[in-house]
Amino acid sequence: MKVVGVSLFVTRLPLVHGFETSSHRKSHLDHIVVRLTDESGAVGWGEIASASDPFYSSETVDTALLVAKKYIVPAIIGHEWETPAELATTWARIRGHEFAKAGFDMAAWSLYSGARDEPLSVALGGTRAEVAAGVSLGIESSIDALLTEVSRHVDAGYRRVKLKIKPGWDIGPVRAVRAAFPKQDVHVDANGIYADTDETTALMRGLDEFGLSMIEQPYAPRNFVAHARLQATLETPICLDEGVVDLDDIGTMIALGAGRILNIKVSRMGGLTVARAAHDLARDAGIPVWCGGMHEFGIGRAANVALSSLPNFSYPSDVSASEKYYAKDIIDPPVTALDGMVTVPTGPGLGYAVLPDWISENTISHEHYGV
Ligand code: OSB
Ligand code: MG
Repeated sequence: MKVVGVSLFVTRLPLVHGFETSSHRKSHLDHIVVRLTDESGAVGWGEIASASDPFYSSETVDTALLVAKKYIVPAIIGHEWETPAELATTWARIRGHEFAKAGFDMAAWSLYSGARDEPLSVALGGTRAEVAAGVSLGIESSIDALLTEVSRHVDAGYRRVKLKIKPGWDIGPVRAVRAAFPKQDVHVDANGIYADTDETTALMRGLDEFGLSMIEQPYAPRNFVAHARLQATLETPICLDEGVVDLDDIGTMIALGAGRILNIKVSRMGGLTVARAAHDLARDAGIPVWCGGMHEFGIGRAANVALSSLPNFSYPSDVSASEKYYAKDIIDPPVTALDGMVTVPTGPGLGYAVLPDWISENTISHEHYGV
């Protein structure tokens, strides 16, 4: 296979409900849609789901675009490859910039599985016909507003509810949600905001009584030691997200006991090729995984669904229905969750039709390279 043309569309979609984490609030998202064309005219789609601001990771839409056009596009155009892993060797010497790489890796997998006439999930080695969906709920203006959101999503059948927490919005909302939904699978995500202090240790130990399925990334991404120290005093498993950006980080997490569960994000880890390797590594070490999200549009969401069909994705993934975030997605049909389960598509490639006209209508800037 040979990529002869690359299009990059910076596309903006409004969120149906504003989303606030421990670092900031968003009302719309700009993601970069990647379209690769091979010499036969076949098309592969990917999505660079980087945030606009460097508050989750150091990448932004602007840095991803820069790295894509200056380094990745010139490396892949005209390069012969048979598997996505082979194409990924062309950008392996670029340090970091996982979100940018992920968009191209996803598009390569979309082309590859399409050419083999098999679903992306099957090409990846997936074994599930449907995957369990969890939902991620942002910080709200009041506990009542949060309870309304939780109740809506519990009623919709979501298998797990994740609550964003930050200092001052932690024990209170968790206690209220637990009281109202005693049996619901609930977990919390701090996005690395807590300081490594005795006060935080006491607070996290206080969370033990609520039977949460995990506490996601309480401390800063690179602080494996603090996570290991905390995990040793907690019953609740710690799950790492931002802290794990490559396979070596998984080795560090395991060696130090810095967590018992891993959130694998296609974007954060540089694509489906690395995400699948992360799945295998975690499986061999007995670490259960789930697939995290970056509020992906339909293309990235389809990749997340396919990845979640691998056997060691044993906790519900952040693969909520498109409608949780977008009034109209860029794929058809949109991703739907029936009773908290998303059906893994059985058609070739991504398994959803991409809507080029809707992408164009919502595109802020477009660049094309090659033929
Ligand atoms: O930490 O998992 C996170 C969204 C943007 C950035 C970071 C995170 C999230 C989410 C939403 O929690 C997950 C989703 O896409 O549904
Ligand atoms: Mg997270």
